[in-house]
Amino acid sequence: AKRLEGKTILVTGASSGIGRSTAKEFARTAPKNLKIILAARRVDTLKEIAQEIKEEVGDGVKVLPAKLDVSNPEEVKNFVSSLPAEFQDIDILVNNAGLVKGVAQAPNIDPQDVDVMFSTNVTGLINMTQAILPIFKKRSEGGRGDIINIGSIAGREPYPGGSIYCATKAAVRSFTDALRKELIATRIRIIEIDPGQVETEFSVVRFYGDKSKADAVYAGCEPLTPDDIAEVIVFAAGRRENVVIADTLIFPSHQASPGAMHRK
Ligand code: NDP
Ligand code: 8X3
Repeated sequence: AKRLEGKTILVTGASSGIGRSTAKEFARTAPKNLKIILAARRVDTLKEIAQEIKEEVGDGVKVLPAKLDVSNPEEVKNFVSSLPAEFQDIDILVNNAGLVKGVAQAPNIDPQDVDVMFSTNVTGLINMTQAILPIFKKRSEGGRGDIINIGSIAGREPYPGGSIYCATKAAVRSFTDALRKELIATRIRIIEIDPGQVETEFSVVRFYGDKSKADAVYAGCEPLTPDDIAEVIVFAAGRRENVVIADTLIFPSHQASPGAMHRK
């Protein structure tokens, strides 16, 4: 907890699921002198979460709700300079914003779904990284700071009906691995967290808002909770500076691959 004190943390996709839990877990773990920027498109939800954090941990943590669509390159480019000065010196970027759309298989995949998945999960993550890295690189020893990318089991083991989403997460994995190598001479830590099944709004978004289809995904399963993943993210960020939790894969007990699910 002491190692995280005084840090400024930016979480993308903080309005729901893993991002929301991650912001809260950072606040709980280091409730003094922490600054957290909550970024997503639904700014009203971010304001509610900021209030919840304040009620839970008090005023030691400064929380800034900030509207951001990571798939919009202009917004990403101007994001840091649009922040109040006291929030601009970011130490930890959690590249969490991401989504899946549909279960269609080629040749029936909606090109708009292809675009939104790639522009959010891949181009958005790359643009965010490029927007924040110059801040890290100004620090001593070639640079300091953490980039925590949320990949997925889907990026390691593609499955039918998920070809585009899986391809986006494989791209995240490649980008992340190359970046770690590019920054080898610095103190910048490049961390990838790959969850298995987590119950969030993920499946509701996948099925275009159809809650009953989303619920069916988790029927008879015991998925991870977003808090489970948040704990791993905060653990990774809280290690001694010379320790890089480069890569993790996290399943619930009854899962061993996207398709290997034991259902009760
Ligand atoms: P949720 O749908 O609950 O949360 C997704 C978050 O991403 C929301 O806060 C949403 O906010 C935000 N988001 C989506 N598009 C954009 C955008 N263009 N700009 C900014 N923010 C955006 O899902 P999860 O919490 O499950 O997903 C978080 C990450 O975890 C994703 O990268 C996902 O791929 C990954 N993941 C999820 C797994 C799961 O089983 N749930 C497993 C493995 C990985 P808003 O709509 O307000 O913009
Ligand atoms: C989400 C995991 O396997 O449902 O990234 O696509 S999966």
